[in-house]
Amino acid sequence: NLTEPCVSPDTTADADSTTSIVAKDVIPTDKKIGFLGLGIMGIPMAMNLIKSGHDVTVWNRNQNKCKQLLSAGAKEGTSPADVVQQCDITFSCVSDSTAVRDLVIGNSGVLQGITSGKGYVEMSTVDNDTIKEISEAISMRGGRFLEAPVSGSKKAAETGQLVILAAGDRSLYMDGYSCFEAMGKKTFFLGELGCGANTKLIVNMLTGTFMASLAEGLSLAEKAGLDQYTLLDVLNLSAISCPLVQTKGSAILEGHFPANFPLKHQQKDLRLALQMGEVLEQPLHVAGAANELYKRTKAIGFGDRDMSCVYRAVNA
Ligand code: NA7
Repeated sequence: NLTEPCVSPDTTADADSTTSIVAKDVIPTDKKIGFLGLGIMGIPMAMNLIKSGHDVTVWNRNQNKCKQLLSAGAKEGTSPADVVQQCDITFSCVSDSTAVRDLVIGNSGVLQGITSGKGYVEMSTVDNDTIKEISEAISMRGGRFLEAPVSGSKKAAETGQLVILAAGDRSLYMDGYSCFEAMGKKTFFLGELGCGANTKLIVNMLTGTFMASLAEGLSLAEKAGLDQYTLLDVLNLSAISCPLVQTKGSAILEGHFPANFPLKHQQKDLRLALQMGEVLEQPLHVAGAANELYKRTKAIGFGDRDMSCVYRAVNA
């Protein structure tokens, strides 16, 4: 069994659902923990590490975003290298593969702080090649590497209900386990490096295509003169009822699109999943069509808004 038990109760609710917050009984590791990248996901993830008693040092490119965490008890590093030097295990959660590489191999980057036995955990959603490249660079310096992308967006990050998809160095997975407990409701250890990234891309490919499909259904209902709220009620009682239909469906009908999961990141994940399909010669017709819709939505200015804004392109 490659999965490990998590002390928090399991729930089927996803990122944006109204999950009840259950206090977790996490016993924090005494290792020093670093966290790089304080965006929509990184801030609440690092906050949950602090709240559960971990000794945390943070860094973000835009320093202003550190304030909230410093007030909560975090220390501040002066660069990614400085954080890695100060810490035993450093987590990173940044936007894309360019950011991941900048952080690791850039000036005052992670590599400059890695020494034998240090751990680096990449939680950003990127492609398999990027993961292998930074893993090799870190291993060459004697460091240990784990990928651990997450399923779930802002709400799940805030409530410590992420699903964590770890793969790579198992000793590092074990050493950092209390951190995963603090951030997630369930952590999977998926084995070989790349399995985490690939699993995450498939999950987000399905999320993206389903979201686009929901947007089309709601638009079609409007054109047909149907009541969209009634359609949503029907969907919520049907076999496809799920947190995504509940939360994103309501957001669409209320015209309220807070960026829980920025649309530009959803499009990035569809693009990466399509690249994966290309390499593996797996046709991905539906995902390909959905990707075009997200590209269009980004082009009309909704990249930084929530993924549910795909409705704007469908309903234009
Ligand atoms: P956000 O809210 O867009 O935050 C992105 C973070 O990445 C933020 O801390 C950025 O720093 C950082 N970033 C972006 N580019 C760079 C470079 N070049 N160097 C250093 N840091 C950088 O994303 P989310 O939190 O929603 O998502 C993070 C990941 O989880 C992503 O892979 C999703 O797909 C899943 P800034 O604040 O702009 O200085």
